[in-house]
Amino acid sequence: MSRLVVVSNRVGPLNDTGRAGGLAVALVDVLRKRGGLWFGWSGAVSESGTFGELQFAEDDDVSTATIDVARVDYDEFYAGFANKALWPTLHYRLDLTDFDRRLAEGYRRVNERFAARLVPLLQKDDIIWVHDYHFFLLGDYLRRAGVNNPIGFFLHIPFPVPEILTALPNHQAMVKAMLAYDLLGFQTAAHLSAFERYVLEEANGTRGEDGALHALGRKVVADAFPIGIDADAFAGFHKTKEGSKNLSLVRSELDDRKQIIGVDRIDYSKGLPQRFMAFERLLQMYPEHKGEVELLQIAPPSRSEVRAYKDIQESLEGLSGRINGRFSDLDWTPINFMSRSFPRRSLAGIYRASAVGLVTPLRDGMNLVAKEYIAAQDPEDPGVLVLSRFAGAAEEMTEALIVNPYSIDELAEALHRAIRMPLDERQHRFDLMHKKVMTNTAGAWAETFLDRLTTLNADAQGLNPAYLN
Ligand code: GDG
Repeated sequence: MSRLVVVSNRVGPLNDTGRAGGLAVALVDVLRKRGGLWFGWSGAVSESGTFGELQFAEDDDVSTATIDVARVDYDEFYAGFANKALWPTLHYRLDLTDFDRRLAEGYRRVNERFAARLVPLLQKDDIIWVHDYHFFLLGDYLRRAGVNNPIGFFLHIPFPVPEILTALPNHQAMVKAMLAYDLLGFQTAAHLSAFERYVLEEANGTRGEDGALHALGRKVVADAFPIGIDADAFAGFHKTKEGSKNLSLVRSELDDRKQIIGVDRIDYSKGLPQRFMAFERLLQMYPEHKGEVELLQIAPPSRSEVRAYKDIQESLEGLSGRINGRFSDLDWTPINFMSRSFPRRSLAGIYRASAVGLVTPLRDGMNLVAKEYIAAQDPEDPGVLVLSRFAGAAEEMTEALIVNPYSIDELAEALHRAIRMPLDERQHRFDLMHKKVMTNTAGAWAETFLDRLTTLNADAQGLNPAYLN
């Protein structure tokens, strides 16, 4: 089997420290199975930046190779174009974009540098898998350097409809670079279809008989590969020391009350203010829930160097303070807003102790929390998932209470329904979702993607040759 080379912005720890995100854990799993190399940013900013020494680490058959970035790269590439232009555009928030050309140039430069540093590490039979919006251009730079290996790309966040994407000043160059990959993976059929529409309508492309897309002198195979979680681990975490400790702690704190749980990085795409307002509306519309229900929102800070992220943090502090001021009693505080993180095992215990999982992003590629919440439930007495129609997960998790996260009234009503839902209905919905979560795991997702890339390679039908144009 050929060696797998994974490229992603952050390179996760090779051992499950409990702190790693779901994606890092999934990638380590597949790397361990096949052996391979994981290449990306070290997380450090240094003077030598992308020109500095590579840092290597090894554990069994898996090695990591990371490089630093310079301050200017961090500002223009990471905090700049990736998180001030691409992230908001791809999440339909054109109002929050900064399309400064200096940032776009920084993004191009860092993609080119990462490709240049990766090339000497590559072997002839490697299969390369690049991840996410930080590296739309990287495959193109690999091709220009003469790399003929199969290269796949997976986009973890939404791909927007052409009417939105075309607001990005360099959209055509970006899509042309994406066509240098052999296989493009999207989270959902909807994101795939938005990409196909761009290629066919905006770039005047065609679809070949083999299903591949042809445009701008290139060819690519694109498909939906919905990501999953390490479901077995999540289902068992409540039995671990940390998991069971948190489960009993939360249960005893709650007493007879019911808990609604939200777990999200602080991000404007996650719909957090609307969620807080919906909980307030619930207490107004159905006063019987006062003293009976509480909302626990776990929200680790992220990207706080970007203004829009500071703003959302402040607005959440303001909102939770106001709602608590308005409704709290001596023995009950309605919203518990924690801007901190917990180890994965603890999270699983908290999910299991919660009667409702509230996942209401305004846009989300998939949303792993929705799946983790289901995997962590007790099948004898499962909680209810309330899920935004704009999360990629809604395409699969159709038995959740699907909501429009912009409608505060609809959200409040869904919460009321979830809290009052009888056991048999809860179990019925849970059983159907649970099957999907346990089957479409992170491991299965990675295997499916890599099998497809390998088959394309064997047929040599989908592959782009190295080119110089
Ligand atoms: C991107 C896409 C797509 C959260 N708080 C803590 C913690 N988390 C973990 C969760 C979950 C992960 O972080 C968050 O994943 P999401 O899928 O919800 O969202 P993004 O970070 O935006 O991820 C998304 C994903 O990529 C994968 O393709 O689903 O749509 O935006 O695993 O559990 N983990 C720990 N402590 C916390 O406090 N350890």
